[in-house]
Order: sequence, then structure tokens, then C-alpha cells
Amino acid sequence: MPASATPADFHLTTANGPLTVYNPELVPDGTRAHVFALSALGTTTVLSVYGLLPNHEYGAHAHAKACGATGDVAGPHFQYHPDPVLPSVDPTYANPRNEVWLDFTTDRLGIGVAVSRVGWTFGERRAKSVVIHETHTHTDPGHAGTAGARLACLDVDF
Ligand SMILES: [Cu+2]
Repeated sequence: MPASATPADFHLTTANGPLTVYNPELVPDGTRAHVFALSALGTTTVLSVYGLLPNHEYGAHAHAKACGATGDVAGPHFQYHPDPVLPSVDPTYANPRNEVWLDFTTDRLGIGVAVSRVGWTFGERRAKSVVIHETHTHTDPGHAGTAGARLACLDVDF
């Protein structure tokens, strides 16, 4: 049997609650989140969440730092090409090809699933968490990448 080609930077990670919750009204007690990320030639990330409000729009992204006591601790979004201007609200950098965006809308049972595919893998710099936000992610210049308040955070070993 021929050896299958395994890229040197192949990396698979999964993360499973507990969530650090900052807003228990929008992320009720018992909410569970699961992240699966596969890096090979590019990176595919899947986020599934159970127990949120039904029929509700949430934003979510991979962030640069691990979760902490407040939402801010997770730092900015991870960007493959870092924006020289911070906070990054320029759609040239704050977009779903340069960042990992995982927006979703829950179904009537409060279940949400999102998939992100980007054409790069993590190198020396790696994302450390996934943050769930209050709204879907904006794309207009001056607001690109913003999605309202940070509601909850999950540490992920990208
Ligand atoms: Cu975010």
C-alpha cells in the first residue's frame, strides 16, 4: 500500500467546553461548544454549539489569545496577514479569508453550526481561542470584523 502524503504541518485539534461565559442571558447555563480544526494545505474549522437561544444570530471568530476573566483577554482576531493598524477594522485584513469567521444562526432547538475554510495554516503565531459574539460579523470599512460584545469563549489549541 503506497504511503499517503501527509503534509509536514498536518495538525488536528478538537476542543470541548467548558465555555467561559460573559453573558449568561445570551449564552445560557449548560451551553456546550465543540471545535474541530484540521490544518493541512489550508485550515478547516468547525464550530458546533448546543444550548443557545433558539433562532438567534451569533458571531464567532478565532482569537489570538486564550480566554480569561473578561472577553477582552482573548485579544484581537487571529490574522494570517496582520493588519499594521489596530484595532483592525479594514476589510483588507478583517475578512473571512485572513481570519477564521464562524458566524452561525441557531435553529429552533438552539443548535448552531459553522464552518470556516482558509487557504493557510498556522505557523509560529497560532490562534488560542474561539469567541462567540452578540451579532453576525460586520464587513463594512470601519467596522469590518466587529460583531458586538463578547459573550463566551472557548480555549482551542489551534
Ligand atoms: Cu471575535
